[in-house]
Amino acid sequence: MAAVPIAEVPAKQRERYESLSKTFHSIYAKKPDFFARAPGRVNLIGEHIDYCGYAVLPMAIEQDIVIAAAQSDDDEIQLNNSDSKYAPFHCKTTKYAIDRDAPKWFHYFLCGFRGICENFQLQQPRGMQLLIDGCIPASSGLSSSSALVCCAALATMRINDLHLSKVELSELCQHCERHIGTEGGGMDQAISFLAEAGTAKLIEFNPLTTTDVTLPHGAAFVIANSCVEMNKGATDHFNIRVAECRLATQVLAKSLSLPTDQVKKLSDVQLKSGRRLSEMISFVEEVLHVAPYTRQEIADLLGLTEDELRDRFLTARSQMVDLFNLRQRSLHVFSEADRVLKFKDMCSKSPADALLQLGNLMNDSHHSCSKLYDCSCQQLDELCALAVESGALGSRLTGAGWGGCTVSLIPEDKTEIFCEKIRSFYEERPERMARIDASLFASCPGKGAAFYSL
Ligand code: ADP
Ligand code: NG1
Ligand code: MG
Repeated sequence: MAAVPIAEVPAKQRERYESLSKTFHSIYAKKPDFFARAPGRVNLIGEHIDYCGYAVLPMAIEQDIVIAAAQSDDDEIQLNNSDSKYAPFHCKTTKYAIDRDAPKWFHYFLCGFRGICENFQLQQPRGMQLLIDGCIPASSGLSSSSALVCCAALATMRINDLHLSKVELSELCQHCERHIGTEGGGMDQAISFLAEAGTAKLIEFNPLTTTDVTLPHGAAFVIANSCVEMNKGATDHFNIRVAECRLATQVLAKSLSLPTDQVKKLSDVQLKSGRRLSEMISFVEEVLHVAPYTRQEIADLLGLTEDELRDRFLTARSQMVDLFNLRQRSLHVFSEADRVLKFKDMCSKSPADALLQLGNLMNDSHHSCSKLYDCSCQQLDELCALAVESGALGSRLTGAGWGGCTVSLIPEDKTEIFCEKIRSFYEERPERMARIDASLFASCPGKGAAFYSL
C-alpha cells in the first residue's frame, strides 16, 4: 500500500517554508527536522452522505496546514502557531484531555496525536516541538479541521519512527477526529491523504477506495466563502443530522423487515433490500410521512422505550432533540448519492453538453441540501443564486454547510468576469471585503499530504 511521499519543497513554496523554519528557530533555538503538509478540500458533489456509507466526489485544494516539527528529548508536546489568534499550548505526551464541548485549536492536533498513540499502543511517545502554519479558511467547509488532524498524525508518526500507508492513515484519522465529538464519515481525511494533482476523486467507503475523476475540458471551479463561520465541533447541527440518518435507517429497515441490528447506515438498507437508489426514493416517499417524527413515535415503530431509543441511537449532541425529519433527510441522502454517480458518469463520458449537465446536478444538490437537509443558510442561498445569475452553470454549498463556502462551475473562459460579478456580495459589507482574497478563488485539483524537507 502506498506510503506518504517525502519530497523537496516546491520552488513556489520555498519562501513560506524558509520563513517557517526561521520562526521555528526563533522559538526552539534549532531547525525543524522535517515538515508535514496536509491539504484542505472542496467537495464537488455528495454532501452529508459519507457517514451514510455513500460515495463522494471531492478534490484537494492548494490551501493547507503545514507543521514544522522536531523531536525533543523530554516528554512534552510543545505547540506554536504562526497565527497569533491560536495561542501556544503545551502538555505531557502522556497527560492531556480533548474537550468535546468547547474544542480549542490544539485539541484537533491532539486528536491526530492520540490516533497514532492508540494505533501503535505507544506507552512513552517521544516529545515534540511544533510550529503550525495554516491557510485554509477555518470553519468554512473546506476541511481545515481534518487537515490539522491529518497533519498532526503525520508529524507524530514520523517523530516516533512509525509507518502507515495513506489508506491506513485516512482510516485512522477518520476515527481519531471523532474524539472532538463530530461523527464524520471520512471524506475529508481520505481526500487529504489520497488526493493527486490534476484529478478529482470518487471516494467509496467500506472498503476505502478512490477512483480518478477527470473533470471535463473547459470546466473551472470557483470557491466563494459566505463569510459565515460554522464551527462543527462546537455546535450540534452536524451530529443531529447524523442521528436523524441513523434513526431513518432503523425505521426503513423495520418497515422492510430487515434485521435492524445488522443495518447501521442508510446504504446498508439499500444493499440489504437489493433496491436501486431510485427505488429507495420511491420507497421513502411511500413509507415516511412529511411531518417530523416524535421520539415516542420512533420508539413505538421500533418496539423500544424512549430511554432505549436514546441509549442506542442518540449521543450527547443529539439527546435534546424532540423532532426528527426522517423523510426529508433520507430523500436527500438517496438522491444525493444518485447525483454523485451521475456526476462521475458525466465526467467519464464527457458529452457535448457535459458542463451544462454537471451544473444542473450541482444546482439540484444545493436545492436538496437547502430544502431537504436544511443545512444551508440565507447567505449561502444568496451566494448560489448570485453565482447562477453571474454565469455559473451550477452552484452549491460545499462541506457541512450552515455557513462556509459555495463551489460554482464556470466555463473556464468566463472565470474572470464571473469573479468580477460576485464581488458585489463582498462589497456589501466591509468585513467581507477585508477578506475577499482568501474568500473568492478558482481551484484546481491539488496534491495530497506529504513530508517535505528544505
Ligand atoms: P472546517 O470546515 O474548516 O473543517 P471545523 O469547524 O470542522 O471547520 O474546524 C475548524 C477548527 O479547526 C477551528 O475552529 C480551529 O480550531 C481549527 N483550525 C483550523 N485551521 C487552523 C489553523 N490554521 N491553526 C489552528 N487551528 C486551526
Ligand atoms: P466539514 O464541513 O469539512 O467539517 C463535514 C464532515 C464530512 C462530511 C461533510 C458533509 C468531518 C470531519 N467532516 O465536513 O465527513 O460529512 O461535513 O458532506 O466530520
Ligand atoms: Mg471540519
